[in-house]
Amino acid sequence: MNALAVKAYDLRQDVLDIIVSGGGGHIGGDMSCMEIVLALYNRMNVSPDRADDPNRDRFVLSKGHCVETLYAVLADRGFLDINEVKARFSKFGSEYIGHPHNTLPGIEMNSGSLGHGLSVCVGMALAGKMDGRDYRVYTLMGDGELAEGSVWEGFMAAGHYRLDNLCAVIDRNGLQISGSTEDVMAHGDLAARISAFGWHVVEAADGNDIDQVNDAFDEAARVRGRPTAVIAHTVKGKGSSLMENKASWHHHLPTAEEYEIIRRDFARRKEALLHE
Ligand SMILES: Cc1ncc(C[n+]2csc(CCOP(=O)(O)OP(=O)(O)O)c2C)c(N)n1
Ligand SMILES: [Mg+2]
Repeated sequence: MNALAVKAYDLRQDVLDIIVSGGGGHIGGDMSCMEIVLALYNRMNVSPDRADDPNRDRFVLSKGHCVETLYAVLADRGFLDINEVKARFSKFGSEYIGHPHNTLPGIEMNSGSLGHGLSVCVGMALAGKMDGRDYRVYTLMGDGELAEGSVWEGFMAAGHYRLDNLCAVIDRNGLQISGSTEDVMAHGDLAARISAFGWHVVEAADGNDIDQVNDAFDEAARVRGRPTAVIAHTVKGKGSSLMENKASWHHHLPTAEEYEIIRRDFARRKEALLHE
């Protein structure tokens, strides 16, 4: 697990390079969900040679604006070529666009319009049950995304159908595009709200700790008769104090000077993990 924790910092650097090369991206949310996406792709039953296998596990990045993290992880798992992504991200005519696109290997669903991933995953999970397949379905949502009413229809339907093959992860970084989620659309007791829809809820107190995130997924896999939500308490902009917990870094493009500070912060954090 320490190797994955270290790798998260190498991939953060990839994300930074992708964004700077493409001239934009959603760096804050990319950083908060890195350990979640990395942990998932290191446990899901899916690989580039069987990306269309009907029995594969499915992942939908419902907070599609954080596609840069998905690209970095998909490249690390052999689905994409990281140099291609870095060279072509957001360039005119490129397939590496700023939101997930299902013509690329490993990407299940076009996303970016928030609020749709969970409902599509309910369909995938229900189809798995109906077809007698034992794959698992995961989606990752932002906490700001939960302001979309369609998300709560998804929670309701998944509870109704007792979809224990479905796991919804919430990147609970406390911020959305314009400020605190509690100011814009408060969640109150989020765990209680989701539980009320018939879900099992697990909280990862540090959603940027790869062990805690994996423990939450282990628990989700053991639950029978109910879907599981993992509320991962993360830090938006995780990895550099320049960005951490700052709403203004939602999609700020780092200047050359900021790039250097962030690059050095990532290298320092990686070094610290190597000596743990
Ligand atoms: C339906 C819809 N409305 C608005 C947007 C614009 N938008 C992009 S990111 C974002 C904020 C999302 O916040 P959150 O879900 O908390 O994501 P994170 O903090 O993980 O980046 C918004 C409003 C969108 N992509 N889709
Ligand atoms: Mg958020």
